[in-house]
Amino acid sequence: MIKILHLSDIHLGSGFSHGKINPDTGRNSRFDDFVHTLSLCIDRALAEPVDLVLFGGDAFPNATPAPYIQSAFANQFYRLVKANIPTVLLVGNHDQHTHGQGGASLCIYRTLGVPRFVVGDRIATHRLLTRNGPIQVITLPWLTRASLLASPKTEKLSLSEVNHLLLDRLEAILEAEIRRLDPNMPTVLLGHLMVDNARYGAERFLAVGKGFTVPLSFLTRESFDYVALGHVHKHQILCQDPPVVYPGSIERIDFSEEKEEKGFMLVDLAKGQAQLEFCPLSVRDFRTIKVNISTAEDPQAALVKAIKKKPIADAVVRLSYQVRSDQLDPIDNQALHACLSTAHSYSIQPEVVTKISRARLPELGVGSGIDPIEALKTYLDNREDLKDIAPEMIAAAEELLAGNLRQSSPDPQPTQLSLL
Ligand SMILES: [Mn+2]
Repeated sequence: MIKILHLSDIHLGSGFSHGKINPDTGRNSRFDDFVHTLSLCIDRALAEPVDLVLFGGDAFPNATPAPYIQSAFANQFYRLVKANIPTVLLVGNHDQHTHGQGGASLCIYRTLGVPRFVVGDRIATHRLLTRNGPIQVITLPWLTRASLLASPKTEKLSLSEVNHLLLDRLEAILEAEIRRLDPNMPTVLLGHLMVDNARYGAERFLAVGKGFTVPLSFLTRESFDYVALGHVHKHQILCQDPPVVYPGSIERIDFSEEKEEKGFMLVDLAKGQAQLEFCPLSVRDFRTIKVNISTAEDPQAALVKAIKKKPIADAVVRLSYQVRSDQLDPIDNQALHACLSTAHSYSIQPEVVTKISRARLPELGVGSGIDPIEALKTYLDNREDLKDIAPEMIAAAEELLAGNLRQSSPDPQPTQLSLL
């Protein structure tokens, strides 16, 4: 079995707005967090030790990170060089430079000829010899239109037609790589891409048509024993046979990842078999405190109570509260800062709510005679919040009116609905 550590989306140098300056180093505390978490991944690779490390792309927030950021990244990966562990660094969308192939921030590792390091900045198959035998890795970096389509014949095509063309092209290129594979050697596809049924954040399916997505069927090929992905920050396993896996980002980049568990994959691989283990990383918590105090009698007390309910020590916290403008004065911001002081960092976002004056319905003006059921329907048409029970309300009103008619005078006056 070949033991692989698969990590992705390091984004070293991101999320500084959620940190603070470390007075000892002058560096952002989130930078230190990210470096520490990356070091935990490398620690594990060395402790096992693994036979191969696969990085799924997005090393930095962009292709030109500051030297101290590049150097921190290099320091961690150099530990793998020293331990003789082969490593594949895939190029993600954040790593690419507009200068085309070879311009990515990770290409320096190829230029320097770092022993046993492979940079995946194009579609290619790499045969690597590990301590536990040979393995072949197809690298599939983030694809741009320019990388797949040489001629500008796409000018008059719609976005979906272009995507179709890109997929046709990709399918042909992948097919060519697959045909050249050694059928007896364990095979990994390492790709930085968006699979069309990937979920992210709050379990939303990504909107189709929002850029280039690859159908899962492109990846679930018999020749692949493991499909190692990068790009989506939420860990997920899209298919079991063969395993198609996003390990997710190693740290929370922003609040959209508040509820996501972070980690990396350990994979034991042989031809036709893969054993997976997701290894969680203990990373800094993000905590949203959202509270509506616009109806509270004591807004300050309500706010303090909401803060105290959540564990905020050492977390990145955002307090977001809804408040009436006349309640703003009594709010003691100093006291709020004191309450939040155990957090690693925090932001306070008050949102002033104004009483929304209910729109007048012109069809229901005073004095205009209208059938009560019609009036009710018009009213309900304007109340989105009552949509679910609208048919029942109408049925009930009809029954009431019918009952009224039976019990009151045989020739009733039209009922006037008074609308507030
Ligand atoms: Mn990406």
